[in-house]
Amino acid sequence: MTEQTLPWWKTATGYQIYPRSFCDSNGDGIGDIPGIISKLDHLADLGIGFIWLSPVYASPMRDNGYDIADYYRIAPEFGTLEDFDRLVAEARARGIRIVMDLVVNHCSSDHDWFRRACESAECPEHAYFYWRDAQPDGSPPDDQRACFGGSAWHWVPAIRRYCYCHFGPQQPDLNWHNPALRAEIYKMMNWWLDRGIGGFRMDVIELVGKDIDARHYYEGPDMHRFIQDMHRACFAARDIMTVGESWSVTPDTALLYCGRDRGEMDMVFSFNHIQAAWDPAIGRFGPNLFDLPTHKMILSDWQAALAEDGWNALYLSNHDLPRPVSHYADDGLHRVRSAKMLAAVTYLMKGTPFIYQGEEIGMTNASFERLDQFRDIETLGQYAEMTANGATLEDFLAGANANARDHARTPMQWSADAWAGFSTAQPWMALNPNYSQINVAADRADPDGVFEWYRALIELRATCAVVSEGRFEMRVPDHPSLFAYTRDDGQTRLLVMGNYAGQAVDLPADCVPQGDWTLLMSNMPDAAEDALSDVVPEYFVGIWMAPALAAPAQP
Ligand code: TEU
Ligand code: CA
Repeated sequence: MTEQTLPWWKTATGYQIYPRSFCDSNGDGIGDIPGIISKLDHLADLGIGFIWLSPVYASPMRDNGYDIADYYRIAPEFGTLEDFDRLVAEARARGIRIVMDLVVNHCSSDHDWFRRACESAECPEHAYFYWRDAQPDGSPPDDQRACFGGSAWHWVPAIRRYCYCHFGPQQPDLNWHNPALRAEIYKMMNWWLDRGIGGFRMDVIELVGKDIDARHYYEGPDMHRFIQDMHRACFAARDIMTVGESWSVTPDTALLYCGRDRGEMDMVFSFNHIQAAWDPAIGRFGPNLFDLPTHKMILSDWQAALAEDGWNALYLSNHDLPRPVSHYADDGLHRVRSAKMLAAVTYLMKGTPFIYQGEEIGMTNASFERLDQFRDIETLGQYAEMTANGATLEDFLAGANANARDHARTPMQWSADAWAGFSTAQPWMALNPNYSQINVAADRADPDGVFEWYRALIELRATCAVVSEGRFEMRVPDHPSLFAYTRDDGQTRLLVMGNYAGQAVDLPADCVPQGDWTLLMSNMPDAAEDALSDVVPEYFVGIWMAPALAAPAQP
């Protein structure tokens, strides 16, 4: 395929907005849709092609919108349906599509469906959920724990049965085995698609096919059947992009989700490279066990798995993850250099980049000293669960400071003005105190800032065919601190080499392939020539181009 025949989402770069923390237009301390509209020029300057908009539907906001109470209404704190339609139009006028986050594995316990389901076992909505009898002693059907702490089973006295809630009692799972429920979901999805959105990010799509009696929750037996059903009902024949979130998908199962002939989705967010840095016994709230050779192996396996079919989603952060410069490199002295290195190495692989708000100015993790500084339902729920099982507050705070979802949810830092220019009032969540130094205004005033680097990278991606389609080849896969690879489309080659370490390293002999390399970009241009032959400075990254090697003469 040539550049012009690739679908728009293969050459575009995505930008995720967590609406509660992006920009507040009306001084209530909560980000909102008019606030997003006011910042569209910032995103157009960056050069992104679509926004992944985290949920803006009506919700009690116990999970900040990932608990939907009305799929057809905009949460009042975020604005109105008219505001939303204006966002779609204003974004489209800037060449930016809106991809909506859709949470249909579960809804909020405040949804009318669930209210009715809890009043009567006879109403049609009752069967939209999973119900099971108590055990003879009244205890839950099994000992499944909810992601956010406590039992996954919620007792409903009026019905005298338990309801299955994978995340927690306020997010009851929708029963996708019920065709009437699926029809309701598809009708709603088409209603949004008909409003001109550019597609969907499907929250925890891997859970919709679960078999709760077999306790097979992830990538359940009916998952692909339901995704194909959804594709037929909503996606086919539309020029949209769909990306599913799956914490279980691997390179071996990836094409089942996004292979061109599967009739399912275009891409899938995998978390293999994320969870590789988690302690398997503790999970997110354990220490950061990041190891670059493991990270490279995982990403290389994904590049190989989707080299000819399917398409990678490239990311290091989102609303559930810590800030990359803090998690992978240096958020202090070499913060800017680190941010540039991480972005280049991650986003020049084959696939579509997904930037998270604030990444483009190198925002960092916050530093949480007290439990009351956290806002996230998972952080607070797992604190209760883990300390009940013996974890100390200190251990938990250490883990939460490494990896809590809260790091990504501190308000966007627009300027050094009061409340970081995010709001004219105290924000719903404390700002990262470093906003006075790290903010959009200061960074964009610096021609060597992170924003300008991201803008140039996105422009390179959009204009350089070898970035979209070039074959990926990892170099020095076992090297402990160098992440180097080439891209090759038969005409041009690209070489990307980054140093994840805080100290300079000698260039291994087999790292740089033979070629007439011309430097395109570097976070340390003066060191680039030396890096290509001798020593690679700490947190350095370089991007070089060379003509493809002449094909060997035919015998
Ligand atoms: O996240 C999926 C999810 O379960 C993660 O939160 C992850 O399993 C957990 O954090 C592991 O520690 C999606 C959304 O991205 C997240 O924000 C929602 O809270 C969750 O689903 C429920 O909708
Ligand atoms: Ca607001």
